[in-house]
Amino acid sequence: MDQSDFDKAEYVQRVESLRPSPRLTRDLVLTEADQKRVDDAVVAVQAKGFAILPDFLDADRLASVQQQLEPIFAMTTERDADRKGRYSGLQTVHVHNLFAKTRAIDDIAIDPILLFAIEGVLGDQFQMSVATAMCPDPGIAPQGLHQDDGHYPLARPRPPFIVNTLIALDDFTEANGATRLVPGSHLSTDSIDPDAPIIYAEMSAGSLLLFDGALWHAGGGNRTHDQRRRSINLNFNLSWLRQQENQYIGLPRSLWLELPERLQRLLGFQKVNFLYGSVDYTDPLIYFLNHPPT
Ligand SMILES: O=C(O)CCC(=O)C(=O)O
Repeated sequence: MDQSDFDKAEYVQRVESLRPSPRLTRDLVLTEADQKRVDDAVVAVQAKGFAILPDFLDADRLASVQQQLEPIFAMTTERDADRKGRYSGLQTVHVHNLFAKTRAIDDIAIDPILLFAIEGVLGDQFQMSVATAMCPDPGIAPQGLHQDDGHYPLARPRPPFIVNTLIALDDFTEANGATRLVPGSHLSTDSIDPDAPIIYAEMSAGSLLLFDGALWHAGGGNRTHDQRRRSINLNFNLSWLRQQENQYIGLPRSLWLELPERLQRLLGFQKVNFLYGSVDYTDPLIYFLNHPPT
């Protein structure tokens, strides 16, 4: 830009028109029954670290996602992690950067029940940190217990930074690798105890598991001979934290332009606290749409 093009009045006007970002739940409405489901789930996540919502996907939606995600699950693979550490034995390798690879979960990511539940735990400034497809196949060993918020090096106790979710596309059972959880451990300030008593998040296909990112948890081992345990893993964090996956780069511009606004904002084109994430005093999404690459 030539210096002479710079319009000071326009710039001041831009500063003055700064507004908080629209909430990700703006204009969404829940039925009374769904509101109760969400409220109960939020209370459970706060109290014991996790909640399970059965029938999050109805039978038709479940069948459609299962079918559309087959090419994605064909990409999952395995690695031998047999060395000292929390992970050992045959481990599943997840498929990351999901929104660059499929449109099958766009509507699920902005489902009102999901967004209100996340908002209930994290408050209204949250974003998608990473989206993954997971499928521990028969023969996969259990993961070691870990915390998803362990990458943020701040002292505990602390408010929730992350809510992680797994949407079950198969029944989750102890035998086929249901997620292992240590109830109440999200409130602990201790180091993870690998021998802590666990429970299995057994749930039917279509259910939604939500848990606080501080909860000690791990994928289960798959002891069956013939049962996959497919899930979509949508992990949300506070929008003033860095996202796990860099989706600004992971998704090509042409694809970003096709997404619904709520999803664009959820995936990161959203300001936080008026200015963070903005560009030149402008909402990042508006800036992005108005500045095609040269
Ligand atoms: O697959 C699961 O149940 C949980 C996976 C998990 O916690 C992880 O990969 O970090």
